[in-house]
Amino acid sequence: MIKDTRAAGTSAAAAARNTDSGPSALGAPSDVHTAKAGETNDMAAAMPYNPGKAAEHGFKNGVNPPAGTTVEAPSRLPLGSTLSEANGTEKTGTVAAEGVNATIAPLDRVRVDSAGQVLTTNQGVPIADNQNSLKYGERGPALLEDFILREKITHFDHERIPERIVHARGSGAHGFFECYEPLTELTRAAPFKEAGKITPVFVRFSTVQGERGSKDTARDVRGFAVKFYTDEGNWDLVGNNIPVFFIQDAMKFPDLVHAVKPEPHHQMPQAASAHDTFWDFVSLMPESTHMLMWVMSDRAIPRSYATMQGFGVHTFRFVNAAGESVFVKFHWNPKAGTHSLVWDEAVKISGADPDYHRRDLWERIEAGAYPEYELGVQVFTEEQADSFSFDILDATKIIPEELVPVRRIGRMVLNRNPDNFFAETEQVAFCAAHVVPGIDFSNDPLLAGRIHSYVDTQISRLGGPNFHELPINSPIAPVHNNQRDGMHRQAIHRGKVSYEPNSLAGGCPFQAGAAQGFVSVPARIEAKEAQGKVRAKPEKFADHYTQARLFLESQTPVEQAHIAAAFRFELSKVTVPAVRERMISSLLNVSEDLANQVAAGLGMDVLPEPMPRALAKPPKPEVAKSDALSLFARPGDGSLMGRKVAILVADGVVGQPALDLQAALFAQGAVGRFVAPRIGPVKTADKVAINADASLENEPGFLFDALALPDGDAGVQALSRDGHTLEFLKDQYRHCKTILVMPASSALMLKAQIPSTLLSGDPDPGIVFGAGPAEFDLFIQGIAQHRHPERETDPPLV
Ligand code: HDE
Repeated sequence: MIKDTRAAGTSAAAAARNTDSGPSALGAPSDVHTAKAGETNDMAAAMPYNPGKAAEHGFKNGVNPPAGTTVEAPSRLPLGSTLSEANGTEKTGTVAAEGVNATIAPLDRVRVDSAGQVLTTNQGVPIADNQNSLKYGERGPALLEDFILREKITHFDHERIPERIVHARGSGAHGFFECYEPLTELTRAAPFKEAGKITPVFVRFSTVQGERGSKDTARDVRGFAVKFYTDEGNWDLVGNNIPVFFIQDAMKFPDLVHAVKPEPHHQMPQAASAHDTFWDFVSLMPESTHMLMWVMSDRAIPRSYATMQGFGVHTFRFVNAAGESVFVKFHWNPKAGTHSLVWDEAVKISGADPDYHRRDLWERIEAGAYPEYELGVQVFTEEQADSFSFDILDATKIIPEELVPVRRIGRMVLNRNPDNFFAETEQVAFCAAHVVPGIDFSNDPLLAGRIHSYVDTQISRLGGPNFHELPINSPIAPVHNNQRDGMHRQAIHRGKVSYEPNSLAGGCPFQAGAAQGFVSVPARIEAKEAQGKVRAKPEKFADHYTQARLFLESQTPVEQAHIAAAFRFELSKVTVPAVRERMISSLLNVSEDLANQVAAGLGMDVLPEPMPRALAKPPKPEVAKSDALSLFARPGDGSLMGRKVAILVADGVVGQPALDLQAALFAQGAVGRFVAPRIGPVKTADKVAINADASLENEPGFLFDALALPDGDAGVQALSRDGHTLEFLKDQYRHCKTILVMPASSALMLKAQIPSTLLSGDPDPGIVFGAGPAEFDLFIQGIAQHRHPERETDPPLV
């Protein structure tokens, strides 16, 4: 290691003596100090000037920056901080591995397993007694000296960190993304380089309005944020389950959030948009109308995170190795299909199980029913974009799939729950600015605001600037730069150099250059008219209703009815009649029929005039109906994975068919749970062993995807004496779920006044009578349909 540097000249050797603590063995020929000084000098001398300087100028250079200049260090000696680094201990380890940043190693390095370990303080001191504080005598005063108690309480006092200002309520999971085919023609982005390439991901789903402990089933947009740990850095696709947004410009985001959050004077309502300030704001912001259609649809009350789509919302760019770029929109499509709750169900679930979606995600993964989504892209050129009737920079517009088809490019599987909610799901920090070479932004003004916002908010939420080093946030790609210090810094950087250019660290870390590094697409703004600094929107942004109508008209009748009912419910909670009227006047621009239905539900006899439009004559849309916009367009793979089915039992039921049904459901990936008036063993008429693991009280009917009613007169009578059973049945029926009625239970149907046919007199396809294998099959097919909306009436019959 140590080189004889006498040849390097006496000045370097003399410089090595320029220290008070100076070397002990003056002038020894292989003296390490002299070697360090000599090698440092060699490195500086090898870079007599900054050769990259000239290339920093001019447009052409700007879009094709060269790699930085670097000189190989003669040894590791001049790069280190200290000559003492070879003196290792159990704490320091040994000398840093060359070119390695240990803060980004796999999470194993910070996972803690306490099996077989004693309890210690944070300083690693074993704790002898964790039951009592230190006192002077058994009955004496507690002592200030008790550092163990004080450490424990002090840490506890600070266990909470501020919650996210929006998207506070969330649940996360690890998984992977697998690429179907190389996309190198379109993008050089690392995840899309070859077929079968695997990129690790962490995903966080969230609601937007509510606080961290709020219910999962609020009517709300769901966040769908994916962190790809690519081998060229972290790419965060921070999307939602709805492809459009309320506003077009970041300037309005704080206003929107202030309007939808609980009202500031009394902090109500929690996790709900059904209140004055939200509807006051959106009815004054007609650009929100398209988003309102989505948010009032069942999209805003998904059945599961595994059964909703995700969207990047904004237009992004793909950029290939030659620097050519195209526009791209991102879509996540769930393998299990898109399925939602109905409103009455969502409201009830929020009381019985506020963790409904969190539990569902956790349990699916624990059960091996891994949520899976295909990533799709809509790719289009600048010329195509110019020809569209809408502006692709407007986040309140979609690009209909009929206009630009969705190409499927890979799949994401969520197959591992976090070990620790706080360390992973709470501390994860997504950022719309995190892109990798091959992905770039468009000029969407909403996106521009997001590029700024995320790191900024995280600096206060995560307590300082170094949260990128938290294990869940650190990339798997190398991290090397000259940023230093700040609160909670974890990396221990070697050496005295923290600037660039430098010669004293051989120029390292050096800039990657265009071949390896991120280069922004230099697209210039084509000025069709005189341009200057301006606060204004393009004209097409003023078309607020065409796509709202497109969405509404693309829904099936039952979905349209749910949208009308949701507007009715939300506006009925608004206390200011003028706000209700204003919203109806806006809806008149979408659909007279919708406006009439909502107004009738609000007891409004006289309709207001339609709201004046910002753009009197919008361009003719390319499509008037897009089937892909209906939830029914994606029924999924028909699998029952992740579904929960209640099999009602009580003392006196015939046990064998119930057990057979449970086995048939398990075989399909669904969970059949025995629900009885109380938990515990059930005395079946045929003496087969059944244990109820849920009760009518602790797992009410609306928590299940389907219901099986048992055979055995005595058991059915026992169930019918419990009012919970009738509610159970009514909710299942009202929410259009599949019900299997084994012979004796026809009596239960009568008692609950459940019609066995549809209003038309046709058989109800969601009610199956019988207890044999053929009926079990029909029951299973019915559950795969998710729901039987033919049964629905407004108001409900039962
Ligand atoms: Fe966000 N958003 N957002 N947002 N957003 C945040 O970042 C913001 C927008 C989205 O699971 C915050 O760390 C602005 C659209 C998700 O941790 C904050 C604007 C879309 C998440 C923020 C928007 C999103 C956030 C709050 C308008 C869909 C949760 C805490 C210009 C494409 C990520 C945080 C997670 C979180 C700002 C609009 C998605 C304050 C300024 C549009 C999924 O930075």
